Amino acid sequence: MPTALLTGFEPFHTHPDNPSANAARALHGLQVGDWQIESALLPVEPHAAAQQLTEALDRTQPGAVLLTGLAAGRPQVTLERVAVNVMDFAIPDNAGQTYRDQPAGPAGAPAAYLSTWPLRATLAAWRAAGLPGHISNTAGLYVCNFVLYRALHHLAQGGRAGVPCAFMHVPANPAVALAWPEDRPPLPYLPDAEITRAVRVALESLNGNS
Ligand code: PCA
Repeated sequence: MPTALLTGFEPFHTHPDNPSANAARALHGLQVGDWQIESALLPVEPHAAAQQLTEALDRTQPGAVLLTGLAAGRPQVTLERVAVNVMDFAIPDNAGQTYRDQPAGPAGAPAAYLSTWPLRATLAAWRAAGLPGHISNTAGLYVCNFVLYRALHHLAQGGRAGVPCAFMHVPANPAVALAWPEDRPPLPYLPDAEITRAVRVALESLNGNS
């Protein structure tokens, strides 16, 4: 059975929890659709994240890659269409670094990569499962965009551009929404079980034999 690499992120910024990590942990080692799931938890620090990600890509030789992260404030699960070759952080990473106007890739790397995942098939599968979701045209300029860029770059450089690779942003969970300052507009949230179900349906929507 082919392996799908599933990643989530550690908590970051003022958030006490990260639902992407909870979903990745919940699905680790399981068989989901055509896939054997291998999960990895990434640090919210670009260079350490890139190192762990490329190590996991080389170790697991996945037939599919689903990267996930928290987008606090988004009301639905989203699939990112594009990763751009820019880091421009509005908040520091977990190492305290704020990268401004820096490239995400090495010298000469492309300006952007498009996601290689069948995005519409996953949207349709979510809809059929009673899960509203949509395509996002920006993953931001923080660590999630960086990680999608690096994953697509590493796969392309290694002759694996045909491996479906997506970034899925998930809404806040109750722990993140409860910790949000009361003087800010409240965060929309989904229970962790529903976020995990959306990740599971996304993996199920991808045919492992094609
Ligand atoms: N979300 C951040 C980085 C880690 C995470 O879960 C982002 O959207 O860039």
